[in-house]
Amino acid sequence: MRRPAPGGRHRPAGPALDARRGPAALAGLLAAAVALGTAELAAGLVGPPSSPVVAVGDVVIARAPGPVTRWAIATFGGADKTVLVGGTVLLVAGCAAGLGVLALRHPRAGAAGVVLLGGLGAVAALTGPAGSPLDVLPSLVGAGAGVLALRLLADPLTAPPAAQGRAGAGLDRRRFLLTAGAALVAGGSGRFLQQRLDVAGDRSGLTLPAPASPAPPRPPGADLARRVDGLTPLVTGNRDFYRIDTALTVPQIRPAEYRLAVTGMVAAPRTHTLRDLLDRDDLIERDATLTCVSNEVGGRLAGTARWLGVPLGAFLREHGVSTAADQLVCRSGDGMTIGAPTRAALDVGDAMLALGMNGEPLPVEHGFPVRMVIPGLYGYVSACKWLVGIEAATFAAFDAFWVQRGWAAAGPIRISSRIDTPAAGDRFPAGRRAIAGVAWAQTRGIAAVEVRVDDGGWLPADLSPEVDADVWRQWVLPHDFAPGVHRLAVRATGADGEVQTDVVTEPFPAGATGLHAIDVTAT
Ligand SMILES: Nc1nc2c(c(=O)[nH]1)N[C@H]1C(S)=C(S)[C@@H](COP(=O)(O)O)O[C@H]1N2
Ligand SMILES: [Mo]
Repeated sequence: MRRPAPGGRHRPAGPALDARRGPAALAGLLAAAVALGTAELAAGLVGPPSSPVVAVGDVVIARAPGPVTRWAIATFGGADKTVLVGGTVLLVAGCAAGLGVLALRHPRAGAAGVVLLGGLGAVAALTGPAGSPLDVLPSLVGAGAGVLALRLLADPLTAPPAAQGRAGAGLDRRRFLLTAGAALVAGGSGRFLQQRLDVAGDRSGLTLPAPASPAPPRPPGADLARRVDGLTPLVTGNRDFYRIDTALTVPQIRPAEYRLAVTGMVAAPRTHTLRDLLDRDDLIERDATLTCVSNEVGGRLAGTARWLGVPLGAFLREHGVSTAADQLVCRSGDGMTIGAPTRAALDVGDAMLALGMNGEPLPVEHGFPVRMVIPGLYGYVSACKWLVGIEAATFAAFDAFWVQRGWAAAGPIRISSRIDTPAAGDRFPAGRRAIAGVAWAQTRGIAAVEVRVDDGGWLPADLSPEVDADVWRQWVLPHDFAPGVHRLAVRATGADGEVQTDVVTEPFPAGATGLHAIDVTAT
């Protein structure tokens, strides 16, 4: 490579090139905006997953190596999807600005670049988990509009100097503004059109039946959060419930079109409508705490809700699931697979096909209209959302999505405890204050929680009354803090006698272990 001369690089195209670079990059950006806006418009007709940004994002999610996905979940948590979409758009913007500059000297190459980007979107949409040939349309239409916009904006920049004079230094303000406006209108109406596929209206129009077996009443004073500031509430509101899934666009399944197919190694395969499930006379309602395997020690990827649904064991037995089928491959409306152990699905009391969450139909992000809930197993091996298929199979014959990425095929939830208040790094006046948090060991229950302050012994905390072995328990320990920095640690003991280990392991591949410990300062 030749190094540029101190006085500036050689410019065979003349001194005006530098001045035209900015407008050319802007032309590229606007052309991309037109392309993406038009593609959103077309996706409004074809369906949101066919949007090139979504399609490319879906391919990234499906093909990203395990460590990358784990890093993204650990770093961004529930914001992972926003980061992915934002990153994709930034990447496209960077390419587009470059293509605009390229188009100055090589208009054809600039256009070819736009077509190439559109082609990538089309391939992504076609090969996506639920891709159909029609899904290539938004990318192709978008690319066409992008090429036109690039010509419209970049051509005046490449015109001979005489013509440029007329256009006013190449940057035709009116053209730029009109193009930007067109991109906004196209994108906006695309988004508007896409909303017509939302099932939020169908969801709010759905009335849940009363359960044949209601949840046992919660003991009086069950929620200690009413008395202790900063403590996690016993029941998590639907809006506050953590969300983890691979769905860049939330699957929109209309109640009237919903079908659940039970297939594979069963004596009586059958397909059920939502009505079939709602009209059953054996619906149960139970409180249970759901937990994600990606939860770090002290993390917040756990929540408790009152679930309403079809008892899973009874439902499966009606289909005569073969005893040789040790895995239930659960399929989601977006093609995602979750492999649940048949034993647990049949035998864990309170396992269900959930239809309701905290007195409402399942929120769309949490699996509307039907998801699985099996207490005691991490969500990635039990809690399939937007559930449309249950195939009785074997673990030997099939690896579900996360297992293909190295996660353990069996995912029993590890006993865990967390300090909610004070928070790590908090400063507060010396003297008496509460240390409090939650602990869980679903299906077994929590028997005790102990807290250690600095190098002292383990002090027993008070527990909230047990609601159900599947529900976390809150714990509180009032403590007299002397001035200074203190290290707090917590450990739980299960009703089965297991004491939470202090051995530290990462969430991957089978769930984190180790004790939650934090430093705080009393002043
Ligand atoms: N269809 C589908 N179901 C899914 C997932 C998913 O990615 N897709 N993620 C699972 C994981 S890893 C967890 S922890 C739970 C989370 O459920 P929530 O988002 O309702 O809290 O859903 C499970 N069900
Ligand atoms: Mo998870």
